[in-house]
Amino acid sequence: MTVESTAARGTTRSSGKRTAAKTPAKKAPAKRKAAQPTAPAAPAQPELVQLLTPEGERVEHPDYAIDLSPDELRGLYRDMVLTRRFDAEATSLQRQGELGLWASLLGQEAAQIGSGRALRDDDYVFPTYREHGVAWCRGVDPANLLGMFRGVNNGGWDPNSNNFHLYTIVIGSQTLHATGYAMGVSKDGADSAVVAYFGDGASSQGDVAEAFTFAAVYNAPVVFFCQNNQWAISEPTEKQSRVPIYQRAAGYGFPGVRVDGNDVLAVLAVTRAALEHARSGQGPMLVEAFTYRMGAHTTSDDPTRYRTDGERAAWEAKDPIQRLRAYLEAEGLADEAFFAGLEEESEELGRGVREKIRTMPDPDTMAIFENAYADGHALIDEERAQFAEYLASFADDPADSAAERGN
Ligand SMILES: Cc1ncc(C[n+]2csc(CCOP(=O)(O)OP(=O)(O)O)c2C)c(N)n1
Ligand SMILES: [Mg+2]
Repeated sequence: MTVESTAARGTTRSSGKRTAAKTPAKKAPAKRKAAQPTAPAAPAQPELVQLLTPEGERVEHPDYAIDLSPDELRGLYRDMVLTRRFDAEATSLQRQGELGLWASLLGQEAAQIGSGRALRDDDYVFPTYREHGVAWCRGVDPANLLGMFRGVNNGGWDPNSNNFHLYTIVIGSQTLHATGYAMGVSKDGADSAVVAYFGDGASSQGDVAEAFTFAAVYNAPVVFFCQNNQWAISEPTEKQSRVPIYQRAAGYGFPGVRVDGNDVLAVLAVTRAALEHARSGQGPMLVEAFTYRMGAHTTSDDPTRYRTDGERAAWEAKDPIQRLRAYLEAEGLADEAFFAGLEEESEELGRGVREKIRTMPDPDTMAIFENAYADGHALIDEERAQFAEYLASFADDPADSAAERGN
């Protein structure tokens, strides 16, 4: 959605001086243009960095170049296909009652694989709850992503094993964690960088504004990577900002750039540049990946209630996987055997995840009381005892069992 369209569709209000008694009940009140400030007219796609068109044609950008080998290009394609397959499996598992909830990344594969593959091992990532593609790039076992959604653990992986922090549901809060971590990185004198993922909706959070301020004044080596997927549940991006999100960076004193989030090559090139900017001591940078959430917000959501089929169809034509496939085929960089092999690998991945999730052990019910305090706490002790007593109340009572058997 453009800023222009937002301004044009500004909410209307009834005119100021209304005298209710004199106005015929059925007459609609006169309407006037909204009193909201009108955003400056902006082109539909201001400064969108693109290296691969939706039709799969390679184009150049003056500031962002990329030169990848056929192997690397096929690798990006493979990453996106496998991530999409894993995501589809997780959605099915939720529908079959194996998960309590799932937040699909469908449509955002290029934004996540492009940025994830730009990272170095020693960089550190702070994700939201939707970064399954980035987790894949960091080497987190996909099945481990499902534990929290199945309700059998509170995270599922050791953040320090892959420099990939736990999923964060509290919108925007991870941008502060990332900024603090990045400030630590520069105090240590390390040349690694930190990436904070967040959404268009999160950009309205106070936490994000604070993170931007601290990162700017402390020159922290952090890349703020905003996946603008056009929606924050049922709220459109136009309700989050009067200017394109990437332009907000200017007010904090660091650069911002908008990249075609469905173009894996452009995302890779832009994120590499942003990471280099951070590593070389130039401070934070904001990347806005302009993309689309093709599925529901989560499996609890029904997007047909707030958006049109036409909108979805328009974005389907910009599918990140199809466009890279079109390029690979047109340039003769991948043959049928490659695509068929990948299809098999995808099915194998799906099967493996399904098997693992079904055999994932349930946690010890009392474990919830562990790790709250390092040295114990009277209140926790009390609650633990109460809960143990409650659980014990389910133990078979010999008298009840006899009654149920009817003897
Ligand atoms: C602090 C806080 N407020 C509200 C919510 C409820 N909530 C969960 S997801 C979401 C929308 C987030 O939208 P966006 O940042 O665009 O990310 P997306 O889900 O589109 O990836 C909201 C409001 C929350 N989890 N945390
Ligand atoms: Mg969003």
